[in-house]
Amino acid sequence: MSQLFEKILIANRGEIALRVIRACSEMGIRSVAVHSTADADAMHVRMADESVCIGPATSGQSYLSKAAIISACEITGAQAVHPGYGFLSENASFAQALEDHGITFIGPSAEHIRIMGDKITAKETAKGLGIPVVPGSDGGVPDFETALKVAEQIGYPVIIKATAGGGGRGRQVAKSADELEIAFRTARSEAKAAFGNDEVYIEKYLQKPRHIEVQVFGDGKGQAVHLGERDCSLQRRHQKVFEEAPGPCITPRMRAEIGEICAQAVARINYIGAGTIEFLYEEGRFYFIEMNTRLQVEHPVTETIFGVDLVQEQIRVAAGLPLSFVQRDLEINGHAIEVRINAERLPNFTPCPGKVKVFHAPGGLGVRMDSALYGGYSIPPYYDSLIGKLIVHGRDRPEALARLKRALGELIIDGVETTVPLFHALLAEPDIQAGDYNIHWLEKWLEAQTGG
Ligand code: MV4
Repeated sequence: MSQLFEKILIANRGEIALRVIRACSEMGIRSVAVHSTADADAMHVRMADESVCIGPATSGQSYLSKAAIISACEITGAQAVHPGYGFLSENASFAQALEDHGITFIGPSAEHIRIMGDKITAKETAKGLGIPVVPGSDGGVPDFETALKVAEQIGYPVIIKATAGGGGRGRQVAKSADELEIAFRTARSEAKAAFGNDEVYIEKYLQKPRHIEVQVFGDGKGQAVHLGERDCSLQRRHQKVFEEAPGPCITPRMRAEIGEICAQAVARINYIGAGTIEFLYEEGRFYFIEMNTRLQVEHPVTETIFGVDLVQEQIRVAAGLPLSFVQRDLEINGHAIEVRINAERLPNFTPCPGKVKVFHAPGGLGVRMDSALYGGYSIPPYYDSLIGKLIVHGRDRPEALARLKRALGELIIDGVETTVPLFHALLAEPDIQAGDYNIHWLEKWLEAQTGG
């Protein structure tokens, strides 16, 4: 097929549903919102051309219900589904089920989702495609004796990770052989409890890396490009809070080098759509950790510096059209920063749903606010606490920082507590102003603020 879709169903809610509806609207495609009973008054329902209630408030019975979403496609005649991020966006059997019903999944193939969803297969695949990986075991480590052998080979400190991993569970660091046995057994039992799978693998532990991720895009026909990197090192409990592009420590030469490796890798597997290859970056070297086969929350910083609409490109390639650009068309313009605004009470980041009395989004040159809030809206307690993303653009990093401070000052959200005060405080920090931070910076800083 090389004609665009007439109608797309968006299997998501909140700001990302609006993001996809906007792309559809500009492309002349009708949009269908789906919603739970708790979201009947949500902005995505208002903004879409049509909407379907797919179930009760609980995500498992609505936004995660494959049957309900496929039924909604059949009722409305939607030819394709955009999954957004989270929910069913990296669910291989959902992508397969849509295909079986003759509906296009706007994303990679079920097979690519499956390969990258398993940490060991993902790492083996990456390595085989020439992507640099962290030194470690070849696949799963069956017993402590093998663990000891691998650790002696790669040297301490080592990290033991769950194959089925995610979040903080099933991950243990051992600084010496003495610590390895306890670390190995703990990682195994945590993995078993958290994921029902006790398989673990071992890697060299990188002590002060940055989290750098490369945006890639494939057309599914052997063509692919990269759109540089994002530095997402500022995280709390594996939740990103502040992201920027380009990475403050990445030179044009390093970007071209790792970017070309990533683009070639995804071209070779005929990858289709948006993907993110995540690396730990330390002392000038990149080490693959995982690949995300979805559009990410922080995609707007990349869109901003490259001037492209990644969601429109996802839709184009899903319809069998080529990307609207080739690698040499892609040039970086300035610097972009995103902050994630959550309905949470500081200092503990306690979710704080409730009624928004007043909402005023900042504006002006170089300011983008992606949010589904409106004055009078009640944030339901059932979903995640992200209520908006503020993205700023400057000709350089200092200008982006100044614009972020100005825009945060204009933003008004009355009625619920938010993470906005955190960003005012971060902007006053010399390390943040200098771009001098790593994956541990934020947690250490937060500890120092609250006195532990
Ligand atoms: C690591 C690491 C250090 N060395 N792997 C944490 C989540 C997972 N997706 C990867 N993680 C890490 N893997 C090696 N070999 C440190 C982390 C890590 C981390 C990575 C990215 C962003 C924030 C982090 C916070 C703590 C630990």
